[in-house]
Amino acid sequence: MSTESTDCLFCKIVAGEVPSETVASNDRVVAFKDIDPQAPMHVLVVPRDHHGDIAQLAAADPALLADVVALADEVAGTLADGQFRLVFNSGPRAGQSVFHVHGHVLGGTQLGWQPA
Ligand code: IU
Repeated sequence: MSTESTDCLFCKIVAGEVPSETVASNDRVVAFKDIDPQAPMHVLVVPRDHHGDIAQLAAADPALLADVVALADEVAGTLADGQFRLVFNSGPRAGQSVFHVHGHVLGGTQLGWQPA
């Protein structure tokens, strides 16, 4: 699906109906600070159009997925060391809790690696 979903939190953030701290945006993608940051930089990068997860986005609009990655890279470019992690949780068993595709941009410290 590539339209706004009325029940979707991130669609509401994109529409400005729920407040967020936007750090970058363009006509296709928005980046805003995660409400519960897990690193000094923890930004979520979301397409304005509603797609449930990265697999659905990749199938429906691969150019938009590239736009999401490009804005994530732009946001990460503000880090002093330029080092970051870009994570897409896909499905509940992977930790996805909001079903509007989003990349987590994490950085600004030494990151651990403990997915399970
Ligand atoms: P997840 O990959 O679907 O688990 O990531 C969802 C993220 O959305 C998670 O890091 C939350 O802290 C974040 N978030 C938010 O930034 N604002 C909100 O109102 C809610 C969740 I609910």
